[in-house]
Amino acid sequence: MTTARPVPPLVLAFAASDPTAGAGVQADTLTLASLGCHPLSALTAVTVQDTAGVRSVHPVAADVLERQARTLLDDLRVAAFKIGVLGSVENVVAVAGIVADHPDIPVVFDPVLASGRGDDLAGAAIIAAMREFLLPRTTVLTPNAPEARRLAERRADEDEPGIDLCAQRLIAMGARHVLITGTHEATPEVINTLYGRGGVLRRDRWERLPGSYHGSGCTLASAIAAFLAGGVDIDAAVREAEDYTWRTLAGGFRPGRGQFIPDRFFRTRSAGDKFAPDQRGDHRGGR
Ligand code: PXL
Repeated sequence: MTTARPVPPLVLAFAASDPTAGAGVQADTLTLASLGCHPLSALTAVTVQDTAGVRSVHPVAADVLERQARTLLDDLRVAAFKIGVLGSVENVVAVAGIVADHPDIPVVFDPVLASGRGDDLAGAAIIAAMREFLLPRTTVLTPNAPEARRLAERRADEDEPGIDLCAQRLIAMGARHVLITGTHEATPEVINTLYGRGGVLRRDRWERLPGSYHGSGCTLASAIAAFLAGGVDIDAAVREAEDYTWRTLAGGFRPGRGQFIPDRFFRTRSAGDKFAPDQRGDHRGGR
C-alpha cells in the first residue's frame, strides 16, 4: 500500500504550446512547478516559433480543448485557473463556459494579444469574445499597458485613454481585479498597478532590466495563480508574483538569436552550477 502524501495545489493552465519554452504552456508549467504547484494543462493551440518570432498559430478544435479540461475537472480538485493564448473565438467561448461552471475557482487571465516581438496572437473577433465572455469570470486580469488600451476600447470621440481609465473600464466589463504591467511604457522604472472596484490597490516599481524577454507575462500570471492556489490573498499574490518574476528575468538567459528567456528555476541554481558565461546572455547570434 502506498502512503498518502499531501497533494500540491493543482493549477490548470489553458494555454498554447511555445516550443521554445519561453512562453505558453511550457512557461506556465515551469513556473507553476517551481512555485510548488502541480501544473495541469489544456492545450488551446500549437505555435511554430523560435526565440526571434512566431511563424504560425494553429488552434486546437474547441471540442478537444473542452474535453481536455472537463476530463481533468471530473477527476481532480483544481485550486486555480490560468488562461493565456486561446487561439480562436470558439476556444474563448469554450473556456468561458468551463470556468463559469466552477465559480469558486479563481481565474487569472493574461489577455495575450501579441507576442513580445509584436506578432499578432488575437484578432478583433477574439478580443470582442474575451470582453463579452471571459472578463465577467476573471478574478485577476493581467494585461500590459498596450493590451489594456486595446481591450478597453477607445471611444470614437476621445484621445487615448490613460491606464487608470482603461482599468476602470475593464472592471466595468466584469474583471474583479486588473493588474496593468508597465514594461512597455517609457518610464525609467517598470510600474505595475493593481486595481480593484474601489480603484488603485497597489502600485509597485521595479528596476527596468536591459534586454527583451520572451514569456515574462506568462511567468507573472502563472505565478499569481500559483500563489492564489496556495491560499495567499490577491494583494500578496500579486506582490510575491512580481518579485518572483523580476528574479526570473534578472537571471534570464539567451539561448538563441532572439529574446532572453526567464529562468524560472533560478532558485535551484547555486552559484557553482550557474551556466557558463556564453550561455548566460552573451550569445550574439553568430550561428
Ligand atoms: O508571451 C505571450 C505568449 C503566450 N503564449 C504563447 C506565445 C506567446 C508569445 O509569443 O507564443 C504560445
